[in-house]
Amino acid sequence: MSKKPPYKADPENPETFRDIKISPVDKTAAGGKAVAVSVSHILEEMNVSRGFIALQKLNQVDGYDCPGCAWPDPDDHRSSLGEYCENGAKAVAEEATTKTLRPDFFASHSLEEMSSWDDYDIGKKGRIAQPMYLPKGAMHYQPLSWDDAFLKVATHLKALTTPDEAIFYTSGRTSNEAAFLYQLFARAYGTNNMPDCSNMCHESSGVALGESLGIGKGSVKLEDFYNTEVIFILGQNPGTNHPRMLSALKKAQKNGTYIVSVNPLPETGLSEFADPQTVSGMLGIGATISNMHLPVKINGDMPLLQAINKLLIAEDKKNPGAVLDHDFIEKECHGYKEYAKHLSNQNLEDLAKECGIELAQIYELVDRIKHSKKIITCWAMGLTQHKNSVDTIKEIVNLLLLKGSIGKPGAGTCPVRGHSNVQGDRTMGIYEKPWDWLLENLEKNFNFTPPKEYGYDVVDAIEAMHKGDAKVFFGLGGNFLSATPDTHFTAEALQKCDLTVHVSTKLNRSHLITGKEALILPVLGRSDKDIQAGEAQFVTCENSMGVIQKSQGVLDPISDDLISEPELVCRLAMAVLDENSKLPWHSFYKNYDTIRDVIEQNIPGFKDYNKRVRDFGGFYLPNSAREGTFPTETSKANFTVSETTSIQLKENELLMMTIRSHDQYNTTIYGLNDRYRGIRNERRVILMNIKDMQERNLNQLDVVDLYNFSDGKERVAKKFLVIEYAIPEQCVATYFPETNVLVPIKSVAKKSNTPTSKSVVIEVKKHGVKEKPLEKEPI
Ligand SMILES: Nc1nc2c(c(=O)[nH]1)N[C@H]1C(S)=C(S)[C@@H](COP(=O)(O)OP(=O)(O)OC[C@H]3O[C@@H](n4cnc5c(=O)[nH]c(N)nc54)[C@H](O)[C@@H]3O)O[C@H]1N2
Ligand SMILES: Nc1nc2c(c(=O)[nH]1)N[C@H]1C(S)=C(S)[C@@H](COP(=O)(O)OP(=O)(O)OC[C@H]3O[C@@H](n4cnc5c(=O)[nH]c(N)nc54)[C@H](O)[C@@H]3O)O[C@H]1N2
Ligand code: SF4
Ligand SMILES: [Mo]
Repeated sequence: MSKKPPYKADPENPETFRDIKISPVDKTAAGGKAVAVSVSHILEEMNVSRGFIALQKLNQVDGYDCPGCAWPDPDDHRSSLGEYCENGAKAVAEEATTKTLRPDFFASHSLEEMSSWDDYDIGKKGRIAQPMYLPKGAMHYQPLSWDDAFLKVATHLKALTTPDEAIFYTSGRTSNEAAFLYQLFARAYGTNNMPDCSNMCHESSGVALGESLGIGKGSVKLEDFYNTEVIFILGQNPGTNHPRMLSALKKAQKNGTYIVSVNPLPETGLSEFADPQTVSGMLGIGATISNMHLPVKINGDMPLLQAINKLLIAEDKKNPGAVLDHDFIEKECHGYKEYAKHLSNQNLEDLAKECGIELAQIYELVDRIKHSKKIITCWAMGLTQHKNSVDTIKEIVNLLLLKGSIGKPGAGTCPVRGHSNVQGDRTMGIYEKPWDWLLENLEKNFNFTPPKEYGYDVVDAIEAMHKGDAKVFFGLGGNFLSATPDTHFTAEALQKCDLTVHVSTKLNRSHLITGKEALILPVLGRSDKDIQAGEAQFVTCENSMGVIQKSQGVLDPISDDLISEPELVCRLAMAVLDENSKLPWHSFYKNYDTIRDVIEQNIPGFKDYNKRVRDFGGFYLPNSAREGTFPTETSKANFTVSETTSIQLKENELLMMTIRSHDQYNTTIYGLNDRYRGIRNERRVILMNIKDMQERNLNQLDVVDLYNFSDGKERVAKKFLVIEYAIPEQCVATYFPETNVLVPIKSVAKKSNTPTSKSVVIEVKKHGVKEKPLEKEPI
């Protein structure tokens, strides 16, 4: 896309630099430094007493669930010293800020002006304090009342030719209560167009686990970490993205667990971690967390896993029964013979070459784990965002099945979820491909016929808006423009809509690249008190290990004009749906127990919901894989045969992964440092191997432009600073969302349709060098 369309505002971050500082990598994760950083973020946004209450009640049973990641809290106790990490504190600081955006702010800043700020500056402006409306052709948002806002959405939705011209996106911070009502509303309105952030996140895990084990969720509990022999951490950076996982890993290691990290980067935290909840930790005295680091090439995990599995089978042949769990394989599994045959045809040297790991190191690993009977595999975005992600995750399952490492304590699958309630939203039915049982339950219990045709996921939704097949975009949370791939294509898609609506807490770039008309609807956040009909309400969330817990905000909202998400969905439904919609929207939001009662009626596993969620720490949902049953098509746990299909790069090409810095939450930029990687005060950077730099005649901090030429189009992200880094050859790393402009909309994972944001083929050129002519043939 060489020519940009005429935007009212810029969908990309400005191509300007701050004053970068490179320092030695901060080798010890957490520790006293983390405590200091947490405090400074809080105090930048609020006064001491508000900050104190906010932190004191974070992740406590009488408080609110961290709006950061989905890592679980301990089942049996909560530390009075604080059950949170540095990045949890930053998430709270960001949300609980007392800076507010009122109509005068929007009157004095046009869309164009706001878009010239970078995402950090946009996000730091404050909480949106009242509903705002952007009329057709206008460059400034104006205030409007809640009633008028609902009327505008209703007028547009009622005017559509079919309900399938509307899209209802969800970001994974939405509570169970709001999510259940939202899907009920969308289906009562008549569509399954419910894309969610999960489509860009762990969708590949859900598909892979569903096919091989019969359940799309992970199987382990936190306590399994303390009773296992080996933990694999593949494609995940817990020191930044799930920091309290490090405490669990440290405890596991103390118990003698062997920890293996598979990652192109030597991520801090996996190498050294100081627990800030201990005195030695506060002083920064760290423990080495991973016992072995395998610096795999980007997308080299499948050949690595196949090499490991092949060697395990070979070791077992030498001493039958000492390595594999034959009993489990025979009784519980399907497809072992075909799988073993497939591996026997694979060549070890080829596999090692493909994954970039020395064969000797793979032998060493296999020797170390061959007698282990209890293995946990953890993974995140480094595995889910590639073309062959579903197959790679099934290969992880193959490893567990060989060892009988599922359905017993101390063993199993652990896809570590991102957003704090992304797993719960899916449980509640936020799914574009709804299960038959859900539709049947809704029909039976609510007396309407929900639509059966599958709806759009994220990528389909963008394509549909671009084609003009969808005309209203409604986002319950999130930052659709910046989180999704192919930024300019997506910007065009959103601009073609008649109306775009964002239910939000903070300003973001999606509010600036709009449909012909636009609304921002500001809501209470997790940390805010939620009072309905004079009674304090709580909501519930599901963490990464399937625990349902309550979350009750404790802070005074920064504005009287904020409403809760459950109230918003109910009032929206009342404005949009015919009067003969028999659902009790007017009463649902007055008492959230009534919402939980209907969830219990419609979603399995929620028996006595209102009672059990009030118990200490909540309750676990049933989990078939945890219990050792596998409701798949074969009624067994399935071994899967996959080919290793690595991406063939041309000589001048590099494979780019788009990752998170230590100072961001997806598209929310908390700060400008990535201190564990030694990068400060800059985000427009590209981490490169020294050899790749030399081949291109590049030096440290040279300015380069990044190109992608897929589908016969030219995509370019201009002005990035080169940083020499310990990353395998032909692999590079950049931060998202800045480089989402390079991720082709059509480049998606097979079966899960997840954008391949961890394998983007790019070329790197010195800034200012003449651009390459457009390639004609599509790839
Ligand atoms: N502070 C903070 N916490 C967060 C988030 C945040 O942005 N900030 N985001 C939340 C969300 S929504 C999510 S989904 C999670 C994301 O958590 P992560 O998945 O940890 O996030 P990424 O930064 O995308 O990191 C991916 C990791 O995979 C590695 N990697 C990339 N490609 C490959 C590959 O091909 N193979 C292997 N083995 N490794 C690879 C990268 O080097 C990096 O260490 O975190 C959640 N928690
Ligand atoms: N290139 C690349 N792209 C990626 C990824 C990647 O690794 N690489 N990761 C993908 C992943 S894993 C994910 S999960 C998606 C994330 O996609 P999204 O979930 O769409 O994005 P976020 O940045 O988490 O959304 C932040 C916005 O949510 C709003 N918000 C925050 N809290 C609340 C709340 O309590 N209520 C409401 N209503 N709004 C709130 C704020 O306005 C904030 O600006 O991005 C994906 N995009
Ligand atoms: S680990 Fe995740 S959920 Fe826990 S405090 Fe940190 S950011 Fe919040
Ligand atoms: Mo995510």
